[in-house]
Amino acid sequence: MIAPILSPDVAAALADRRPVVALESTIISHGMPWPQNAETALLIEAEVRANGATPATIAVIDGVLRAGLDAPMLERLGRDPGVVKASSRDLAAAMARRATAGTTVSATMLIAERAGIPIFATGGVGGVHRGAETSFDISADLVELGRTPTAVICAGVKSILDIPKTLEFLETQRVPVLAFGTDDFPAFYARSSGLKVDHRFDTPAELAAVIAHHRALGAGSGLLIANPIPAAHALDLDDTIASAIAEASARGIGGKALTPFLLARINDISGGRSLVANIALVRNNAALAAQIAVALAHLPL
Ligand code: PSU
Ligand code: MN
Repeated sequence: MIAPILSPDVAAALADRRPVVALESTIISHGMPWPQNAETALLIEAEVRANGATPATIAVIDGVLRAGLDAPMLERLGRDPGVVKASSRDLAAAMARRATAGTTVSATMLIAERAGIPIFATGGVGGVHRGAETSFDISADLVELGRTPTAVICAGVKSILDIPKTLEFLETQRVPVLAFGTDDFPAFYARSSGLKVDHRFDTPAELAAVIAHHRALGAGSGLLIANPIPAAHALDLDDTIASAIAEASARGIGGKALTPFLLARINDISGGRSLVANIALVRNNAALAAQIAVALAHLPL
């Protein structure tokens, strides 16, 4: 099986069994505008370090799978319009073409697993889109969560998605959904989606114990850990999201272009307020992921 190229600090941390947190790169290439995307990538890495772990941002650079990127690579992901979006099914084609790609949650999970990194922090995962009963638009992130054992720390899913259907799909895929410090499944900009989770945990150490048990079971599926946006940054963007969705459908935007289109429109319509919230919640997730990784480093895997 192919292994990604590790940066020297990620390689050293893994060799010493020190905590490492994987980070995705579609959020850089297709989730935020330049230059905030590259600035945020560095801020998130700093947040992981400040909480005692080594960050491993994952991407495909000139056809090479990488875990741990240098500053020029991060800048290229954020700035170069030729960078493509790769979910797990796109990786082989990107490698063959020597393409440079931001990796989605699904692709990042797969590469993190090949690198031996069990924990990954992001903002929001993909899910079941609204109208999926006719469009069939369900993110590969959910299927990858059903078959790759990485624990993904996120702020829930955005209401660009059908959140009840997304949670049903995760149940079908045998993915444990855990919430940190809340009984509710969060909805990205909002601290609650109005839906409950089955499993609430209040400390990183307990979450690490669940991850260790889940992996020991060999169930094969990943875990989704939902961490609500800090209260000071929470926003109600339901109307903004609804107009972005209406615009996408009027313009016939679908497939892999849909999520990036919606994220960019939400940012424009909200006058950049969504971006401030997005950055805050990703930092919060990176910090929690690092704390869990530190606790996990003390447990047998
Ligand atoms: N949701 C966000 N920000 C993002 C994404 C989703 O709030 O940047 C990105 C992630 O990389 C996620 C991907 O894995 O979009 C899902 O794309 P799709 O819906 O096409 O599967
Ligand atoms: Mn899709």
